[in-house]
Amino acid sequence: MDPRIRALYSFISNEDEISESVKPVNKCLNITFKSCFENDKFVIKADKQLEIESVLDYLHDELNTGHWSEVPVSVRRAFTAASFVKTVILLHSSNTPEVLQQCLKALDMGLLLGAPLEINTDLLTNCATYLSKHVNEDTETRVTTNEKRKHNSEGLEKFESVKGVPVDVLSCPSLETFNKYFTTKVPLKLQDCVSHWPALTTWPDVNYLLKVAGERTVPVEIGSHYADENWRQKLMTLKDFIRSHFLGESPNIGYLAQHNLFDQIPELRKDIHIPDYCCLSDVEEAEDPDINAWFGPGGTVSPLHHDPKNNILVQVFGTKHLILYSPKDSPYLYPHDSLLLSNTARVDPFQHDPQFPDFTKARAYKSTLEPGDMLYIPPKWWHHVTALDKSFSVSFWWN
Ligand SMILES: O=C(O)CCC(=O)C(=O)O
Repeated sequence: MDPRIRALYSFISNEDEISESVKPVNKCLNITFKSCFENDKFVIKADKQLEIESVLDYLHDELNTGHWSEVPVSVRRAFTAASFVKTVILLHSSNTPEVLQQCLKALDMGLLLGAPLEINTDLLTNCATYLSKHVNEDTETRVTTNEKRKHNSEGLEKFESVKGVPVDVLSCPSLETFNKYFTTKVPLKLQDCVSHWPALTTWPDVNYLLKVAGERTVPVEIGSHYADENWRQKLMTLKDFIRSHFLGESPNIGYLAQHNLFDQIPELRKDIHIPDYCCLSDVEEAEDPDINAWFGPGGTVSPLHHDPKNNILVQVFGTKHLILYSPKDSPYLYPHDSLLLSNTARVDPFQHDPQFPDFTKARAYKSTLEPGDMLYIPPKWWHHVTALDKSFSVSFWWN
């Protein structure tokens, strides 16, 4: 047997690891995989494609049953393995640009919904990086964006109408100076700390993003903001997101928000660096920061909410307005009752609603982020974020 194929096969053959509920799936995967061999040669017959689709459909239903956090890791690993098998089967059918796109889609679905396998944890990531180069070379992706960035004057007026104190600003402070804000948990805007990031020069050209990752599937939030009842999430290629939402043809706001784009697409990870300030920690054994992308057109809104970790939000391009409140002011912000939205306020900092009379007691802190700025947001600090124009930010959450 071809040693590469044997290696692939070993990814899904560890029966001991598989929980009872997934055993039939694993068996099905094994049969699919084994039946692809004839005299030790890898042979794909047309029906294999159907077989693997039915395995993926079954697993997809399992993934969508109950709360995401309770989905067994074995189901997610089986989804990863099945996505890989589908890619192999597709590649054996042909290598036209359309098939390569289907392969990338299968790999991204595996990356977004699956879990890393125990051996060769980067299997799907590496396959996708490899195929992505070929797909993007073959596809016409150039888009012209001559548009000069326009600031949204209505947004500016709204922001200025909120009374508040400006967040302190320092230019590239020493670790020692930053530590004073870190230990007292006070927000701080930091300037001139990321001028060495390649992202600052490459990402504002949307053609760069299209070339590197245009065919990759990403999750996009559709709707005015995540607490809105019409809000939903959709998977689409980065190219479709850029064409229909970022470049403004779609009437619906689309926001590629809070997504770990950099584990999925390491080609973009090399354009950014973890800020040195993240080496300070509140715990003994700190883990690497969670890195998320926030990429969208002007007008995206993240409603007033708080997160459990320290955060450094870096602005790569575009301008964002932030309004912050201390955790001490939580009672004046009327958090939602439901568990799912308990970190989200019912007040809108731009509107004084008589339903929330104590909101006038809350003290707002304000900050504007321009390209190259970053904001330290301490854990549990409430923040409301509006993009004034096309914008890309990267957040680093850590303990
Ligand atoms: O930039 C945004 O829209 C929101 C960012 C945010 O909420 C965060 O980094 O925690």
